[in-house]
Amino acid sequence: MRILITGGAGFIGSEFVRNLLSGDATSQDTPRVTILDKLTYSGNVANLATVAADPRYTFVEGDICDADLVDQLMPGHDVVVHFAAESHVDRSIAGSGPFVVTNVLGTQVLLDAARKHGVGRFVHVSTDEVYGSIETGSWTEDWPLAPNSPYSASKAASDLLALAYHRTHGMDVVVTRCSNNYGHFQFPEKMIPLFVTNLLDGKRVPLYGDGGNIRDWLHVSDHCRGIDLVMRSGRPGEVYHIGGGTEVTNKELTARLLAACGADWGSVDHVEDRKGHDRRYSLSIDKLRDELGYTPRVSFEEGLESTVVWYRENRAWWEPLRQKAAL
Ligand code: NAD
Ligand code: TDX
Repeated sequence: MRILITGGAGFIGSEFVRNLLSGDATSQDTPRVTILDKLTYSGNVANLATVAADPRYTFVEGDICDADLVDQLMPGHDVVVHFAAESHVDRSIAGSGPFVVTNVLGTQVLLDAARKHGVGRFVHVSTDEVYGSIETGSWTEDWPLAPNSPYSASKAASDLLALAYHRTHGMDVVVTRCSNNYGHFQFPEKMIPLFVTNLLDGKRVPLYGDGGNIRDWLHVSDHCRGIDLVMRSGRPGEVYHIGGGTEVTNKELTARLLAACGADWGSVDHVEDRKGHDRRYSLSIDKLRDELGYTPRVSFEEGLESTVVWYRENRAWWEPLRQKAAL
């Protein structure tokens, strides 16, 4: 199997690549991977250092919106796994242009090339944020989409476009929608790595609004195992949720991070709320469990602890990123 992975130098894409290539390189069905990544501020070849010398791995620096490049690269691939995106909600509030270009137009370029070259399967990595916000209960895969931020609106557009290529052109498309990921190699602008790296540096952390917003946290390794299952065995044209089953308020999460980093509430700034801040996300993962046997394996306690340890031990990875992004 030859897989084209977009955004493979980012947080989740690089975990997916490292996991794919962790198996026996001499086995008959070992996958070969091509990464297509623009190396934006959040893309980092250091995330792929452990696989860079692997003969099954090819890295191409380039933009998914570059139709000529994508057209050249696509032939010979059996599967596309599409991670590349502008991924940070706060940046989309400050300016939505790059979100529409990469997330919407870039996805259309990839879908057209995959269709033209008869790629066997297109896995589109989407998000629970396409549903908006939910007060009680959990979203099922047939829930109507109602995104609230420019980021989630651009992800909803690309998600629906991918499903439209299945319905219109009969392409083999599968869509995954996951909850909030955390773990090693996450760019230190997202809540968990931002708070941890701030606290490790003795700085303060900004908690938005009343801190009562709820997120369902999913360890990145569980997410990638779910994507792998869907890539191999999901049914064409279907949407699958990948969740962590751990809902916590931002306040509760902040308390855990303060404790893990040896700080207290004196280090917290209660700042103005994010505009349009979604109150709660909650995914039902019954479909993926019932069809493909998925359950998250990493408990939040264990995952959070190992994540804090990783950031503590890998300053050389995050310090230059923070400096460059002026975080
Ligand atoms: P990330 O920001 O860490 O990585 C994005 C990667 O895409 C980077 O390597 C970047 O260089 C690359 N990229 C951006 N624009 C590109 C372009 N035009 N052409 C080629 N490459 C480009 O993001 P992430 O957290 O790893 O998210 C990966 C995917 O998962 C995204 O589609 C995101 O919407 C989705 N997702 C993320 C989360 C989460 O909690 N992080 C949750 C749900 C869904
Ligand atoms: O400084 C902060 N203070 C704060 O209180 C930041 C960065 C965030 N927050 C809050 C906002 C959210 O309620 O923490 C929560 C998590 O925020 P983010 O880490 O920015 O994640 P979120 O907005 O929930 O979106 C994430 O999950 C879904 C990813 O960034 C998306 O790519 C994914 O689709």
